[in-house]
Amino acid sequence: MSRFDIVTLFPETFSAVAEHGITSRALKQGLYQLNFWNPRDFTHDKHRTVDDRPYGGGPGMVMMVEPLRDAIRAAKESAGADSSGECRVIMLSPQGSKLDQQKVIELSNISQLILVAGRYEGIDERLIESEIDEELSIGDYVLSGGELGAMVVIDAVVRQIPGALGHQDSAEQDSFSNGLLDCPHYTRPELFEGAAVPEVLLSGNHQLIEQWRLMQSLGRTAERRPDLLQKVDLDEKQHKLLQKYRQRAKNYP
Ligand code: 4FV
Repeated sequence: MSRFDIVTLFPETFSAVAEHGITSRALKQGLYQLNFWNPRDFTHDKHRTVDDRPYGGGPGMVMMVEPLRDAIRAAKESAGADSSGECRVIMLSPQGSKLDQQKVIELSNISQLILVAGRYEGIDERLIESEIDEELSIGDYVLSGGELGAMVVIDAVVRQIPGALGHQDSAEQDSFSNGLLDCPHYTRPELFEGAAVPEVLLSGNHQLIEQWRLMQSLGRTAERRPDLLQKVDLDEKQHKLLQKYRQRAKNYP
């Protein structure tokens, strides 16, 4: 992954990823590029019109084909010669397939991602048919724009870029990297209002600590997201750890 090209009416909203945290540091380190293409810059009327009333009537407005098409094409042209790898045009919308870690890892291997963030009621279907390679949803709810979804994609994909996270191993330790929920985390103080840190984490025995963390991930996934556990083939050791977790849960409800 080398560059994101964002087609949006509100480029300023991306300061959330461009100016803060890991995504900002990685951008400043040149680990990826972030470019913006505003459909308003691809209009020809004095009102810079990018939307119009829906055919067939109904509430709200629909984004027009031409300004979006020309913005997408300008993004493709700008990558021009240096885009050795694949370019994929993705529209964020509730009609898309649900974004998950597997999709994030797939997208992190594509050199140019053009993310189209709609506004209003949606985008003219002819633009989707002619220019959009894939629709992605960040969840079954309706937002006021695709920008937040695009920022979710940027944040999740940038974490996969080697060097983006302080030390490499944490991306692998991210939730879902092994298809399971994350284990609990603790830091100082050792005792907080009578609540202690689990003994094993103070033991210094890294093999025991890793085993405890895996047991917690397995147990919490079984409790909270059995749908995820179905997708994971547990080996003998993991099966035993899950049984141990369930036994403990039974003993200390
Ligand atoms: C959305 C989602 C989403 C729909 C109409 C923008 C809005 C408006 N995008 N996952 N859920 N988009 O609700 O990605 O134009």
